[in-house]
Amino acid sequence: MITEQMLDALRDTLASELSEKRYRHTVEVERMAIRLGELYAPKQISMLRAAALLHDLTKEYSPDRHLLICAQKGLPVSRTELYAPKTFHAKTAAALIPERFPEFADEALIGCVRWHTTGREGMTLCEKLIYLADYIDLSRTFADCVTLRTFFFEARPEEMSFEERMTHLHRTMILSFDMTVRGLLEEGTPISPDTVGARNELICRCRAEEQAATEA
Ligand code: DGI
Ligand code: FE
Ligand code: FE
Repeated sequence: MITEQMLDALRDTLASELSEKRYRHTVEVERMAIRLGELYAPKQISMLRAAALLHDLTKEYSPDRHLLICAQKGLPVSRTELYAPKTFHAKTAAALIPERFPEFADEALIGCVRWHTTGREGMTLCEKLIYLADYIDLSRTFADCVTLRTFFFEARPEEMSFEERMTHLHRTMILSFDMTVRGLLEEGTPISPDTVGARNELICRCRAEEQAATEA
């Protein structure tokens, strides 16, 4: 069980390890994970808070340090990944949790950290919530992030049925992938197959739901 004291101790450790900017982002992702958790997974809030705190643990490591961790842990690095260095940190943070923070080394939590940057096909609800919390936390002022935050909250998800709220989560995520992919196309950066897989799955699901609604 994750207690308030464990979360406080984790926050203290991270405050001493991360830059001020990254720490500020991290605690804002924790706050957003609570808001999203209240809407979608109230029983998972403490796990979501811990995942939020740990999600960018290795974000400030150099590319060489990420590659060293992958080599030490026997994690294969694909060619696409090699040229997508901004995605390294999700993999290395997930890989370091069991030894550095064994008290938080739960499979569901590690999945949230592992998939927070690219997403993947078959994301769990908690993985989706951490992915979104990281995109729309209040420390983000980048135009795409503000657009996504407004899109999500202006629709008043708190007033929706759970089914409508899930569809809204998926539509919000599709918009996020569209904006990320647009940015990657402009940069000429490789797009992770996991990003494509996550987007395709959610698009097909939303289309099928729309079709079922018109046929009903
Ligand atoms: O670590 P944060 O900055 O808080 O956020 P993040 O983990 O979502 O990382 C965002 C960066 O990762 C952003 O610059 C876009 C990049 N990214 C996300 N998906 C992909 C990607 N980069 C590549 N090359 N391919 C992807 O599929
Ligand atoms: Fe990140
Ligand atoms: Fe982040």
